[in-house]
Amino acid sequence: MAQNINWYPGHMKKTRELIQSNLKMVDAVIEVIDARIPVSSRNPIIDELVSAKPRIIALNKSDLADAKANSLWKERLPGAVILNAMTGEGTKQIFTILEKVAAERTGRSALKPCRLMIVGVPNCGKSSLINRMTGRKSTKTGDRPGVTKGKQWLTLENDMQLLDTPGILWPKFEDPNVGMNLAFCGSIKDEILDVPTLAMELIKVLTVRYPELLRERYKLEELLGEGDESPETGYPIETETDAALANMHQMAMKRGCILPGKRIDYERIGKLLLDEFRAAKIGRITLEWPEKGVE
Ligand SMILES: Nc1nc2c(ncn2[C@@H]2O[C@H](COP(=O)(O)OP(=O)(O)OP(=O)(O)O)[C@@H](O)[C@H]2O)c(=O)[nH]1
Ligand SMILES: [Mg+2]
Repeated sequence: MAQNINWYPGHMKKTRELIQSNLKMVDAVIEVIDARIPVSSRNPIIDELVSAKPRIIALNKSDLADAKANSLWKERLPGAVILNAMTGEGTKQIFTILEKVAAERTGRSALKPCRLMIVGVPNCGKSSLINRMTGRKSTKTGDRPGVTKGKQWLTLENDMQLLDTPGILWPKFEDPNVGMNLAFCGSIKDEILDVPTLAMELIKVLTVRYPELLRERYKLEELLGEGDESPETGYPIETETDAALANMHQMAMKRGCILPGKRIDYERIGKLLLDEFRAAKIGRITLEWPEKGVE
């Protein structure tokens, strides 16, 4: 069973209000999503708030995602930009689209510098994109959610103005897998999660999608499945969860995550797996492919 993650701290409400109140001032919105989870990282609140404005969807962290999935997503979401905010790949395309948006403005606003708002779930790379666009380190970034706390306006050389916003989540995940995917990719604070359970769920997903990458990274002879003998109990594995646990056990043994008394250190192996997944050390992985559907 997927862990049911519900997290909507007070500052998320403030962020929603911040987006709402600044929306009328901007000409377009860049919605940054995580290329590894393009469905789960699209925020329904953002959809509802910004539907009336021109919107550019940027699939960021594309260097961490499966290259094949990136191409499929590009076909599926016409106009979306495949982005790597670390190298700047994709930013040129964003500027081209923005020039068109600026040129199409009419009335009084057409005389003012083009203004944009950058929105997205926590930790998806909004501030990194802004730093790329300004060409300097103008905003603080970090490999954890919740780095940007309030709004910040930045001006580009061409006078374009960008508004950085804190990451926003929504009050309830209809599908618990959405919460899990966001947690796998680092959009939800690990402090509020049960790390070993989260890692076990990630093993389940990777066993189906990327079994070879998982096996190779942790130098496992084979991934265990239902019917195989559990290394812990010696009995046949009966469920998917038991299989994931047995594989976690094998991984912990390979990485020396063992506590006194030869017990498995699930906390440590769990953290290690999540860190390695997030840094693409297991490989370039996309958890959501277009066939799953997206609006
Ligand atoms: N590999 C890779 N890492 C990225 C990319 N974009 C951002 N990062 C990293 O992801 C982490 C989060 O980036 P931020 O720019 O702080 O993300 P944010 O969306 O502003 O996060 P909050 O302000 O917390 O909502 C940082 O460690 C960045 O270095 C990318 O395209 N590829
Ligand atoms: Mg930020």
